[in-house]
Amino acid sequence: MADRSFLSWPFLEDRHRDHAERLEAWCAQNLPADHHDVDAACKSLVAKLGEAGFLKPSAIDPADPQPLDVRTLCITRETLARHDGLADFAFAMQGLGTGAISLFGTPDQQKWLEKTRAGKALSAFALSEPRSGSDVANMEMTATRDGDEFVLSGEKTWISNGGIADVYTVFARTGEAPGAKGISAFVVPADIPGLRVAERLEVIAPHPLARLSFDDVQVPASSLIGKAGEGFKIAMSVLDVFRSTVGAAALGFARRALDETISRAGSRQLFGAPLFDLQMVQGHIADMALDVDAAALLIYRAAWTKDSGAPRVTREAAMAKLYATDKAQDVIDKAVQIHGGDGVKKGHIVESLYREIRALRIYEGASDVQKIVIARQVMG
Ligand code: COS
Repeated sequence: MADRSFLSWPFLEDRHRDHAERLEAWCAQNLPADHHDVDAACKSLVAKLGEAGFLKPSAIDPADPQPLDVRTLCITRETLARHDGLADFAFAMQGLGTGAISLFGTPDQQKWLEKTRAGKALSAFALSEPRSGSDVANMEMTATRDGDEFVLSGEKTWISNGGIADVYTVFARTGEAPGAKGISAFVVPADIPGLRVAERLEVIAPHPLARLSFDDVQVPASSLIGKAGEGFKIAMSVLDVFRSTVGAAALGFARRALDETISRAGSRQLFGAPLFDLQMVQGHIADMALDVDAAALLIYRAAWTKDSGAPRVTREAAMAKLYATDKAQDVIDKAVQIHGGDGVKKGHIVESLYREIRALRIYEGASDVQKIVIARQVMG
């Protein structure tokens, strides 16, 4: 059983502890999911999470708009990731995909949230492009105003939920100014003419992922999220909320790796005694536990700061994501080492954690980008 003493930290309230208990019980009953067909698994996970009410924190309630509660998002991702990486992914995309709509959408655009929060529609965040990943301000996709419409043209890639999403938040260059100040955000339904999946992308830990092509896609001007030219800031504001949650998912993976390691070290005999008797193994376990606790502190600090009303948590969220994802990689690597051959055996939980963690150090701002962000915030 994972260490859950963090739930009594002062960053959290009773409603967070209740949520964690209810979700833990649900996970024990429903996870891990069958990953044989990842598209089907994600759709089914979204439907089940929605039915159980666990997607509600992923977006604001249009009928009673309250700010997104980042601590609930983090607890949810941490808990789901500890049980099943795909369940975490399914939950996370419902939030990231609709984040701009939650934060800046019109009441009409927010009608999508009724569906995504109920698990009746899947969403996706379409920011990255073949020639613009870390350097968002360099994006090439265009949205050209034509009367009451915008015409979207270009490509997006590495789009999680690409191919199975019902709605995309799409960022494109509207040209008010060069660079970051000439980008806008749009709500685009997946079934719109001209939008197609150009390629499905396979990665080491399978998730629905695609390259999308926009061939003169005509969207009504009412699809614009926020103001024209503010798309870059909208994207960054969404990432300010969701970056801490990526750290939380990494924390869930790391906690699971630590749990598996403790159980392995207690049960596996080596040189006539349990593995745990070896001081070298104790040293690894101490490092793992320290990394897990330090990551948790940074994550819940960032989430609490945002929930307490800070307009920006750029520094805190970047630190939480950077530290938690990098350290989870170390923790999981040690878990693999302590598991020996089993640690690299296909289908073993530790082997799957080893594959799952890697992408978290890349998506929603690579570790290297987080360092740029932190340095700028600290120096600024
Ligand atoms: N919230 C609100 N506004 C923000 C912001 C934030 N978190 N971060 C930057 N901005 C604003 C800045 O204040 C600036 O506006 P002003 O000129 O009015 O002050 C504007 O946005 C441009 O910011 P900046 O000059 O920092 O832009 P850069 O192009 O240098 O940004 C980084 C560089 C690396 C920070 C940015 O491109 C980034 O985060 N990249 C990673 C993107 C990413 O996560 N990709 C993964 C996609 S999702 S899988």
